[in-house]
Amino acid sequence: MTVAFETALSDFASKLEAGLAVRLEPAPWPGELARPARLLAAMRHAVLAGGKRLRPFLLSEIARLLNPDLTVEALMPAAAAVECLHCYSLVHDDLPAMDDDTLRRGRPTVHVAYDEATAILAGDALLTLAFDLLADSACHANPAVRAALVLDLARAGGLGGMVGGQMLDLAAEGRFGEGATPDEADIRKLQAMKTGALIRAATVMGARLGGATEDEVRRFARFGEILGLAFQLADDLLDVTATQSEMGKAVAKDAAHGKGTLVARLGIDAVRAELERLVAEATDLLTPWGARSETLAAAARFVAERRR
Ligand code: GRG
Repeated sequence: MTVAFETALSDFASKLEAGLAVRLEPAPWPGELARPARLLAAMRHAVLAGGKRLRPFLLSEIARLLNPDLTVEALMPAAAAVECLHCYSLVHDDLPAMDDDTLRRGRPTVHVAYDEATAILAGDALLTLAFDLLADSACHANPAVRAALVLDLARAGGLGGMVGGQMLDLAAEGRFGEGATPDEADIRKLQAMKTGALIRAATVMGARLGGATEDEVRRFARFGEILGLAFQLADDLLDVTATQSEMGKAVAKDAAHGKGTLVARLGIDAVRAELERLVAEATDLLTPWGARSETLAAAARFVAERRR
């Protein structure tokens, strides 16, 4: 990984962390009655101190590629919204009723650090906060852009996206009784929904915030789809090759849960070859921006080659 990319990602992560922290302070916002301390603490546990911040980084880089006058601070509401929705999904995914994980980002999961009811509510409140941030005029001056962002995130996060993908994943594990064993197409669809949809939403939202043309929105939608697929393939590879301390969460869970991954189905070498092809396709999509898109090209490589 290039030092320049790692520095750009970690600089962004620090700014995002600060942006998230100010949005999770005890003082209620207009229209709120009070912010219960235990719930707020659990939300802060879920959101602060950790995480690669990859999705909001992609949003910010794409917006700033298309409109270099934009600052990270100006993009903060939308970037924070995407991260809040991502963190909610992690909190709920870790619950005993879902993956039953005790370690996330190198720390106890929210239901372990607090309790199950608080973790459910912290996830719910992060999901709601995501849409609060997008609907607020601080997100973008144009209400039509804000409405488009809300729709992007809602469609990616819900029934036909991430939540639906999680449901298909649980079904594929045999949670709801015996079903047909998922084939490769089924696995690709559920992964595109569970993991890919939110990454695609982040890249599309970045394009919209950068004032993209319809053609550019489509180009960055495809860029996000490719990165989503690469991200999940890399995740499946890491599940069989990385250690718990590298990942800050449990590994080797896929086989234990009888999960049909593409690594199990196609083999490690075929998945590595597919990752190379995906990085090349993602890089090609950035051709119109030449050297200015180097960081985004490095992000595509990071996603495919990550060790965390
Ligand atoms: C429970 C509604 C609901 C959805 C769950 C997030 C998710 C959907 C499942 C998590 C299971 C999993 C390991 C998916 C693979 C992709 C993924 C979301 C990994 C975690 O994201 P990272 O690596 O995490 O970006 P950090 O900590 O860096 O933010």
